[in-house]
Amino acid sequence: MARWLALLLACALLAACGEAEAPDAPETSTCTGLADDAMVWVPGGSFTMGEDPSYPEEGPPRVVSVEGFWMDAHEVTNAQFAAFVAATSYVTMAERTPPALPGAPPEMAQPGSAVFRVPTPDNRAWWRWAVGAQWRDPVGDKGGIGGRERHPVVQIAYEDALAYARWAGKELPDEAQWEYAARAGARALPEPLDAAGKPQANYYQGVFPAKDLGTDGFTGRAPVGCFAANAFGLHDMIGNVWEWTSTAGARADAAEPVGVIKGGSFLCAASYCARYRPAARQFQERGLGTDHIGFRLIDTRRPPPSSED
Ligand SMILES: [Ca+2]
Repeated sequence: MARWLALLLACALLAACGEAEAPDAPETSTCTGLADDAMVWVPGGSFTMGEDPSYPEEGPPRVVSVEGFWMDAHEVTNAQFAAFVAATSYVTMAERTPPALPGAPPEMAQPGSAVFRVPTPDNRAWWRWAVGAQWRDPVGDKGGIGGRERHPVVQIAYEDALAYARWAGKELPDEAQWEYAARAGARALPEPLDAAGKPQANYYQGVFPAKDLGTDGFTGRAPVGCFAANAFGLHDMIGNVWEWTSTAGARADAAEPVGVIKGGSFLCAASYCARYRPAARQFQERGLGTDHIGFRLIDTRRPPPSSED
């Protein structure tokens, strides 16, 4: 029952049961994203993990070595997850009927998940429980995912990601592997901007959470691969959606195990939560997906490129 208790706490602590008011800036990008399932080779090496910490949960900087591995070039998409579900009939956690929980709001007796909302004067919550929210309908508005096949799949709990990984014959990266891959040998920028000040990732420009200016072309999730890859050939390690890692975290207010998520999302803003950096990390209840958490996988068993020839 830990999951449902956590969900209730999440909803109660965040007073998250009102109507959504999504940011409404126009999206200007026409990028349609990537449809492949490519993986890229991440050569092993050493790096300074936790470099340039900005929050208490980050750092201290320490040198860490990782072996080489293959990594998905982009976040797992709705189309990819749909193929998994079609092949296995897997039912995600957000789709499962919750057990009765005394004192819970009635809507929390129905399958659903957490969805971001813009706070209002009479409801300052940033999250709400959306009945019916799941990967096929990320915000629970029956809008579905039609036309968004190349968007990253969201509303994925940790065990959902593990189930997909088992089916795909891959695994989730641990935090060190993920952070090493995100840095790609470069010193991280404090904000993903190029020299001209143009955003190089899908994050939040403007005053969070009141107004997303969408300077990067998107005010929500973006199709995968719309921003330039890093030096390893990996897209969207920073921004778009947070990504699950296999690393366990610790959070005092969590009623169930939490895992480390990395990379920040379209909701990370310089004006509030600058977690669009490789060192940034958050601790997420493993039983709770949201509309800004997805994942990508690695393959540590596939031989490196030189031995495949
Ligand atoms: Ca954006």
